[in-house]
Amino acid sequence: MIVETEKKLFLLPIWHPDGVRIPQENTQMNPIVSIIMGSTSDLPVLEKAAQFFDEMEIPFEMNALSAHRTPQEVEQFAREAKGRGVKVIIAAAGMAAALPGVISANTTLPVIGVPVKGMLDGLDAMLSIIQMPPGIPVATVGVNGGLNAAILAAEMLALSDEGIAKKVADYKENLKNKIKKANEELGGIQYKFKTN
Ligand code: AIR
Repeated sequence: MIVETEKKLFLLPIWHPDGVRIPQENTQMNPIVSIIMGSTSDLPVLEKAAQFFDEMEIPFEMNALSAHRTPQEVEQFAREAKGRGVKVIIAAAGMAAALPGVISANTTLPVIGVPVKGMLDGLDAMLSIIQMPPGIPVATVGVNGGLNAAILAAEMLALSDEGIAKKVADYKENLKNKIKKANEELGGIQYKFKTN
């Protein structure tokens, strides 16, 4: 399935229940982050993550897998991810979102869960992901928090990669500019009793 994003085309390999997997076109770089989504309907939430990894020049892969529709493939993916060189997994799903937990149950890699807003304002997915039983951790970000998941993944990678650490530090430093600009804009707004 080909999905057009702002920057480029992703060829999303879909893991069908019968085990057929459409291979990815770009196989030159080995991914160190794996983004998994329960359905391609979750893709808009992960696009900011993909753009962030592009900006940070961190190789990543994106696949669709469902804990309910393709349970065997999820288990196989989770068991093999570390051996393929993946260091962090971002798992996003909506509704009864079992995906991050099932992945965490089958790997020692850190798993970041992203609850996707679908039904019930995303509360269903958030509670499914955040309340993991002891021993099976998932680091849950906010509802639709694809970007924060990517930043957190980069911060984990930065612990052992100075190049990534520098880029993440620069990114965070640049966030200050947003507030600086906001204050400049607020400074231009006039009220009778506004003193600044
Ligand atoms: N989902 C898919 N398999 C298990 C779950 N929980 C989630 C997807 C998506 C929602 O169900 O992550 O957020 C709806 O999926 P779809 O494919 O019907 O759009």
